[in-house]
Amino acid sequence: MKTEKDTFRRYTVTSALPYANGPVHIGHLAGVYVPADIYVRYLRQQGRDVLFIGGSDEHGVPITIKARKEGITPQQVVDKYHALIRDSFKAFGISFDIYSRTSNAIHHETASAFFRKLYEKGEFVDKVTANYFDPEAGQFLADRYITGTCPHCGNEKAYGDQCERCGTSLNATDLINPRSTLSGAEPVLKDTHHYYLPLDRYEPWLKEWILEKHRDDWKVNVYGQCKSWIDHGLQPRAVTRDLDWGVKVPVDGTEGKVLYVWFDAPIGYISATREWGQEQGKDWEPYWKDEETKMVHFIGKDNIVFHCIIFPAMLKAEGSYILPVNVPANEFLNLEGDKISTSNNWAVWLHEYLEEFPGQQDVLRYVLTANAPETKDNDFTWKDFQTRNNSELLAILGNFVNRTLVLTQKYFEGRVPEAGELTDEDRAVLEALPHFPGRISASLESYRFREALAEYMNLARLGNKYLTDTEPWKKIKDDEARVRTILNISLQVCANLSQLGEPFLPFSMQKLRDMLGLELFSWEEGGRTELLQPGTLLSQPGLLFSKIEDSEIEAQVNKLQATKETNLANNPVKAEPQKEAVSYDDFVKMDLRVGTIMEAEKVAKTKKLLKLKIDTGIDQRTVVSGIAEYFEPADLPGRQVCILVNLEPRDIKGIPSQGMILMAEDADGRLVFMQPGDKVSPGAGVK
Ligand code: B3M
Ligand code: ZN
Repeated sequence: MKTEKDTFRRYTVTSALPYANGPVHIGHLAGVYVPADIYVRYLRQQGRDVLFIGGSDEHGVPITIKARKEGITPQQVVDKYHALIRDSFKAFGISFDIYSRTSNAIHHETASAFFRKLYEKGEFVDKVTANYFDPEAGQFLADRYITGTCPHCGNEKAYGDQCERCGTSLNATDLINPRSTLSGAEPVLKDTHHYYLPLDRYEPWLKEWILEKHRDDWKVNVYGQCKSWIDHGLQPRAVTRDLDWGVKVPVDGTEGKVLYVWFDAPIGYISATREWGQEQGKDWEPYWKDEETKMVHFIGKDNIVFHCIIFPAMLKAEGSYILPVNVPANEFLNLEGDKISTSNNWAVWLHEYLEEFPGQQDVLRYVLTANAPETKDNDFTWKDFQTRNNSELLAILGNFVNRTLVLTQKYFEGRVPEAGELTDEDRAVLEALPHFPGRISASLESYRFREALAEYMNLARLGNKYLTDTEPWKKIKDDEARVRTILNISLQVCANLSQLGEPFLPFSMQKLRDMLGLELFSWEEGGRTELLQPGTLLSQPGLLFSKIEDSEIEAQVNKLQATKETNLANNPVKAEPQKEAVSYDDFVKMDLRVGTIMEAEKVAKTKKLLKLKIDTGIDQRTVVSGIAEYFEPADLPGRQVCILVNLEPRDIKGIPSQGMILMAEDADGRLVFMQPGDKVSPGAGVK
């Protein structure tokens, strides 16, 4: 990717509008809002003109489904979650210039006008097609009102517009075995009239704009998804729906129809900008219409097609808007090895975190940035959260700052001492300092936030090591002048940390600047070696970070374990119908034994396979088994398992496998041992 410093006059930074049908969780924060906020804070610190847009997506079937489930109106659903989401973001320091919502009048007006303009320009095609209809509920089934089996990956719970397992965007008629989520009924096809955005018309332009122009500056994951969409050929896409919740289609004769939520939601960015302009008495238009504005959309990977293909095609069709310069979408964050799932309550909810770890927002911001799913899906674990807090934030950054400030209080009554003659190790630090702002900038400007944070932490490491190596506490008795120099330099490093850390750790850095008596300087001032003047009186030091105890982590892990158990109890295995009868003679041909696992190791370059050495009583043999996702090899030796010993041997990944072990598969696909209650001799028959 290119990392040229850009020369735009202003920035419009948007972050995906979360559906207001539930609270927000760490996946939202890691994928979208923390990176967007880091970027925006950095740009502001550079003195650039930035507008940071957020808001709730309050239309679409996800909202109406939630309302039915809770027995309340869609408006009540969005009122409740909009407030919860807005407050969570605020508490985490996500520094929107406006956090709006798409049920606002200004949005309905903006989206209607946008649609009308395209309609009048003849940019839509309209067609009557057969859509799914629920004969029991008497209603057309749009998007999530219909589920069925994904034709691409076999997921039985794919929605009418998208499969959440493989991420493919679908049409309801693609689904195998479709069902109405309203009544469970099998839907019937019924004719209905809709407007379509003919994406096929934009194909040549999209090829040039994305595949050529943005080949080198868009992230590989984003570019790859766009390319695959374009290579498969773009189809006209319906932008209206037969629903009663949403922005009414502003054309006569369309009663009972609203705009497709993915048509109105991105226009929500524009509506929010207009609203901001009204509130602030500013002109909103340059933020959307001036070529000298850099527009950047922060989103998750499931939103790529909408922000890179469909919305740009809409903007292009409208004709007066600029296009995004970049769309730095992230991949997904998993939680303790499993996909985050709102419906399974498999998440760390932000409003709960705020209660359970009060005042520790920066810790989560730090962990989610250090482990951000920038190039591939990543896993959040509570253990890693604890380690990153205790051995990075606390042991490196917190420890360095605290030692410096406490020693300054102790030896110099809290006044910044003056530096004297410099040694080589002093000079090494002073020469390194000015390089940090540029290095962190380069990473931030190319959306590599993990790298930027790592670079920042290198500065803390440098300071911490310098202080440890120079040991001022040993020198104070005999060489106070030397200690003055050491603490002056350490304080300059602290001052730089308090400035350059602002985008990542806004709460702690505000605290640190308060202790140092510093304002937030512009980014360019970072790297200076005399940010703190000798003689300045510092405040009493307080702690920036605190230790996270094992018991706190255990409580979180137990909470997730309880969720898992509840989910299993609520989602028992749907028993398959019994198979065809087998004769007794056929049954006894199967030689089933008890075996004891002796050794286990992963099969290289596979995800699922383990190579097991099993004592069958007859011999010790190798069996290759697909259980690697559920067991650690080290936990297996000694476990007993039922094994079919006379299954024809076969090669799996080049390893001869003799037999098959029998496991039970639970509703979530997890495998468990069918273990005998008592220890049995290997080789014992199973009858
Ligand atoms: N509400 C989907 C989502 O939350 C959608 C984003 C809209 S961005 C304009 O993933
Ligand atoms: Zn799928």
